[in-house]
Amino acid sequence: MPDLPRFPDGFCFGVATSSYQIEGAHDVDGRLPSIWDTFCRTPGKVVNMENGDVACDHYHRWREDIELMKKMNVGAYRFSVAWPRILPTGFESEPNAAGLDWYDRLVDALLEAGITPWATLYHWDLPQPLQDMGGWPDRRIVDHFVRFADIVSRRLGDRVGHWITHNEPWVVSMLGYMNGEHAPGHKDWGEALAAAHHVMLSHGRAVPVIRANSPGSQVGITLNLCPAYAASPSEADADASRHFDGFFNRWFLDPCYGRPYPADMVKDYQALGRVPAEGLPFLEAGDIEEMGVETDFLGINFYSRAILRSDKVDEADNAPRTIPDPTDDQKTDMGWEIAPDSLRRLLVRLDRDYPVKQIIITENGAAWATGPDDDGRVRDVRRRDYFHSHLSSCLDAIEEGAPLTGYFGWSFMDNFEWALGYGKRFGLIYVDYETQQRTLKDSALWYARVASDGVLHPSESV
Ligand code: IFM
Repeated sequence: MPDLPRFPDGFCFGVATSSYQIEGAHDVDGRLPSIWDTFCRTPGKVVNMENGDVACDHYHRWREDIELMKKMNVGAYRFSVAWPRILPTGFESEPNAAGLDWYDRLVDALLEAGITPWATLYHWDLPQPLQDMGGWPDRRIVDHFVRFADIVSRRLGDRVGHWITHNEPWVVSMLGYMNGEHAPGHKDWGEALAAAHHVMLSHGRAVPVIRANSPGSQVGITLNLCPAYAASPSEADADASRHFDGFFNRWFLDPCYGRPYPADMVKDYQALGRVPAEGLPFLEAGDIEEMGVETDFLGINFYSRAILRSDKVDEADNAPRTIPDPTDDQKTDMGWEIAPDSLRRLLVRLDRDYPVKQIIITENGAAWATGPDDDGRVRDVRRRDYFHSHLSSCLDAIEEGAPLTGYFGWSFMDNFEWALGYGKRFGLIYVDYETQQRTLKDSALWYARVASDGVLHPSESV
């Protein structure tokens, strides 16, 4: 049998989650509502009006969950810190001790289990009162975020050595404030672009604070990126692809690396009346330099690609989309096309176009609803194949020189998929929401093999 492909020594294999998607315990230990609690209670926003009140009850079952991580041989766990547990109203002068204590215990237990904690500070659960103040479109939010980052990194910074300021600024701003699919559900381009700016600025200002509180730690940000391709060689399709790339990727990547907002996009947005002709109203002197703060890694979340045709560009319709529509076996339950080679190309492009020191895939995974068979086993063959093909693309990208040093599967377990509720199952672990029983799916058993020896075992080898 030929030698199997192997990841470089020290490559980090992990799994990822976020607070609102798994914790539950929405009113426990002083936690108050976030924008997602409000959104879920607003009719018509979330499938079946589901919510994160209980979710996977991880707030109470975290010990059991860490045992499962051990079974999966993962070296790292990426979680997020719920802002409304730490500063329930956003404005209090003293943080909520019970909230901080909970993350303290989680971190200690992870370290004891030999699992490196990776903390994300913002994964979308903004305390509702801060939204009432104006939310991300209001520049004052920057100071609030930096204060939250300061409190958390002061408390955990002696043990957490990997920090991610924000998860997916595109989603926060565009789905939250432009097309209204996510909390707080606004539909206003001006707000969305201001929100994006303040997310990035708060990242820039938080990084030095985290470094000061957590000396020697690695600090970065996670962007969700979606490679864009033109549906045909026509000039119009090429232009649609350029525009999508600017809207989704470059608008966030460029400021991350100290570059001004892409000039072609500013022009497009002016032509479309999304920003005034005089310029970007939210941009102040010095912002670009602050947003371009040096980081240790770029986190990327990768799920799919987009193929653009000039007559089918509609950003409000939640890109990505492919044209023609992929057939069922080419896509996941999210309707997202499975496109592993686009991941390789993206990694190589990032290395070529930006001064990235290190790239970490902070999320990659697929939703399929496969449940347990009569014997209790979850034979999620497609998810196993998905992970195999994407990890294989990672190896190819490394071979081509991309500085990729880690990979986190999304998600550790089935959880609350935002506006789509519990029907979309991304987990490596199956969660029975009635009983809260967890079952390692076949994909988890396979991933455990890969994580244990760094070898890309054939996907059918469980
Ligand atoms: O579940 C989400 C996660 O919260 C952020 N990245 C994409 C995932 C799948 O939609």
